[in-house]
Amino acid sequence: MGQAFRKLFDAFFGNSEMRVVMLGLDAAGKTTILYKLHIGEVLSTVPTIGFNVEKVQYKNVIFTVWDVGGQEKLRPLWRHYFTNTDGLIYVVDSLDRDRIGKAKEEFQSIIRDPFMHNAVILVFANKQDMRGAMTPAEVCQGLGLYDLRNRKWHIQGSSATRGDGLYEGLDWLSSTLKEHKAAGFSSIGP
Ligand code: G3D
Ligand code: MG
Repeated sequence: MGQAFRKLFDAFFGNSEMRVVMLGLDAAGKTTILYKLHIGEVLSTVPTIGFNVEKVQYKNVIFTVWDVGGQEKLRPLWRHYFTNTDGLIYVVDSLDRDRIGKAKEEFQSIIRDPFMHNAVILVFANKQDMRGAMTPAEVCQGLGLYDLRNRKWHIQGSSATRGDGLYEGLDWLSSTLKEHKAAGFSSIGP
């Protein structure tokens, strides 16, 4: 997994810096994904109480990861991390039907952020290994993805613990980012 992923990145990304932000409610599987990719040391920084940011850099690609939900007053801090975001990865716990509404609310507010307007969106419908998990189509419906206009998005079923689907999702992300950049989209915020 780690090696295949490194090869993929080497093939798709040039030397220009790419910023990928991975978000989702707590327990969605973000930290598990980050470790599963084996792309470097995960650095945790806590710039302020209750806001834990994980960061990994692999060559020119910087991943920053944090939990969303129940922290509206910390939102002004997001700007710092959202600026220049090329790709958003949103991770959903497909087993958590009770919080799909909350996941949608957070997702919709993130993608409406002006700094996110040009970001391409990859959604992992995670925990597909579990019985009773929502299908990717159900997660898609739950987040309101079908209603998105003028955005590049993709949903991928995954099992972070098994490593299933991660490579496929990131394959889509890296090739789409490459096209997107070639088409001249700028990720600079207002
Ligand atoms: P977060 O970083 O988004 O908060 P974590 O989520 O990566 O910490 O994962 C939360 C819990 O879900 C962990 O279990 C983790 O092992 C589990 N998990 C993550 N991805 C999957 C998956 O695809 N399938 C299954 N079955 N479990 C998954 P613990 O028990 O350590 O809290
Ligand atoms: Mg985590």
